[in-house]
Amino acid sequence: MRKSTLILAIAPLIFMLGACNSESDKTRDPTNTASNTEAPVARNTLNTVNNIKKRGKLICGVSGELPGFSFLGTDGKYSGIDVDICRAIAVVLFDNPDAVEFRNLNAKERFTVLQTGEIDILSRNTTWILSRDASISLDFAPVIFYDGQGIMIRKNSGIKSLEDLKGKGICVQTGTTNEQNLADQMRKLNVSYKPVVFEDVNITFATYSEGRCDAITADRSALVSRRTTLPKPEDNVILDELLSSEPLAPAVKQGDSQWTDLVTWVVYTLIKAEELGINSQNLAKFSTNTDPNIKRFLGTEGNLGEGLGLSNDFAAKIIKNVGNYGEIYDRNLGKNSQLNLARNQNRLWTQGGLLYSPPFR
Ligand SMILES: N[C@@H](CCC(=O)N[C@@H](CS)C(=O)NCC(=O)O)C(=O)O
Repeated sequence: MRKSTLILAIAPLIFMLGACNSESDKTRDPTNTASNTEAPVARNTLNTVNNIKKRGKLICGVSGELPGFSFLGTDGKYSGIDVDICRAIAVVLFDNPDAVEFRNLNAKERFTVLQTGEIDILSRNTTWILSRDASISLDFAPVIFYDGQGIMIRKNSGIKSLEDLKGKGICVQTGTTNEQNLADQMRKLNVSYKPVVFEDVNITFATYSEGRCDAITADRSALVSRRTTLPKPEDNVILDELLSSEPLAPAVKQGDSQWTDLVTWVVYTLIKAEELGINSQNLAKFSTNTDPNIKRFLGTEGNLGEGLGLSNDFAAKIIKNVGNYGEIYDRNLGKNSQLNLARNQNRLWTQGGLLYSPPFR
């Protein structure tokens, strides 16, 4: 169909969608400002939410080897920001942050396991890049940690820049963006090097630790995290140089908009709660707050949960059980954690960072 014919054909439809229906406006719930409250839209053929509910628990793919993000402690308990994202989802589905089974996945296998439906969500320090989003059929939720790729070297090596790594061995884990970024950067600089590549994170870091590579590259946060597990952390330095942007985000299988929406708005809930100043300690005080934005957000007014298939107080449940983004950050990565990473670009937009949630209305 030619463009002009197409415009004529759809014009009445555009008018219908855009027109203001004064009759239905009168009967509308004033707190519900979604423009279309009529017939529910047909969603998709995958039925992830129903399957999870029938099973009685969420299956969440993590690394399990990265303190601060996902780590299986000696007490048999998982902790980390990636873990808390899954716990927050379990809270809205089951009223129970522990209704999650965690599966440890290495970098290479993580996407296949998601595509085959063995896990419901991949919450595992995964960088959102175009090809993963478009070519291997994933959908990404909002970024939960803005990162960049770094290089770690031994303090006494004399290495100060990527150029100093000419002819040297660099350890890197396969199946990661890091492997490709390293190759790109070195090609750009015309510096030859020896990639020393492994599938297993422990072998990658052990090889570096035993001195069989001159440097190791990974997301900067991962280097800080894994440096804590080296025999002498203080003997290792992370160079200031960054090789890439690594926005880390949870991913789901493409094609289930109900599930993608749910995961997306759980992440936004954490960010919005911090922006509104609501945390697990002061939540109770907000139950009588009269600000319409807060009432809608906490579900004491309106029906925001319904569109997601959740109870209207889903945000309150998340904050009560898991906390807001700032609390999650502080206990896993920030000032109350072993890593003590500054918030930097992971601050709220109101504080000069990149974290921003669309409105809850
Ligand atoms: N963010 C990068 C790197 C992610 C990644 O897998 N990093 C490694 C290096 S520390 C890791 O987490 N390994 C842990 C594991 O295999 O369990 C990506 O998405 O490709």
